[in-house]
Amino acid sequence: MFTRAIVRPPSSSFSNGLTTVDLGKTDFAKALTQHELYCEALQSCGLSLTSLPADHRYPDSTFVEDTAVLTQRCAVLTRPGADSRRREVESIQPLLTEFFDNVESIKPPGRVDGGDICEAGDHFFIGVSHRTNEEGAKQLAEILRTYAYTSEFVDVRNVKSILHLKSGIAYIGQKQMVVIDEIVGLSEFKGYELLSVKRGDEYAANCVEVNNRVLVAAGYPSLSQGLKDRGFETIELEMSEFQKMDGGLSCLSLRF
Ligand code: CIR
Repeated sequence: MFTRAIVRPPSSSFSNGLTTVDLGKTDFAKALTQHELYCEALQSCGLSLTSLPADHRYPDSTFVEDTAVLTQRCAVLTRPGADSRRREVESIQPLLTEFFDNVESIKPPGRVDGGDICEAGDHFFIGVSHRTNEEGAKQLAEILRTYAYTSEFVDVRNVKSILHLKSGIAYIGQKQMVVIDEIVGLSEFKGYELLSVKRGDEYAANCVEVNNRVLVAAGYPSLSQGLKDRGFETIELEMSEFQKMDGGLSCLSLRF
């Protein structure tokens, strides 16, 4: 069970963030409303929120997930892959020391974005992407090993439709995973019950299971129905403004 989450609202510089998609300019007021509804959804799943103040120096800083990897036994401060995001970790570090006894960190030349790390019980899938490099992935695997977690790498550098590993997969508990069609056949996911996301709906794969409910992006009825058929209650959230900046549901919080 998760009990807490860290969030940070988008700042007025949000539209200057990094993006690889061409979905138009962001509407700041709408982004704030979508973020508020996201926070309410987490609270309705039983989480108490710690909300950091918006930080206009870092346009992508609302995507707090990339700054840390949180587990039951330790927290790991990352070293984000994009230079413009590197210093976002500075305001996350004090919170981690407040909430965790064990705080580790990724060291240069390692680079890790939290969006590449998918926790599946005591096992972690570590995406090697254009943000998380092999050195960062190795450091994280070693840290996790010392806390008795297993891990394996999933190379997504050639998977064009996703920025991070978790843009294309989500662990929803009980050995079940949501996976985009393009990588559903990877041997790494053998042994899991897979709910495949059809081509064209890739954005929906970044859903978030919180205490047996699943937050899903609005507008993808086929995935929502698949989750309901598996016994999950779903909460559908409008994500248009974050999607314009390559962000999904998981990116907007650190849950623990
Ligand atoms: C970036 O490119 O870093 C942000 N615009 C989006 C980050 C999304 N984060 C995530 O998938 N974990």
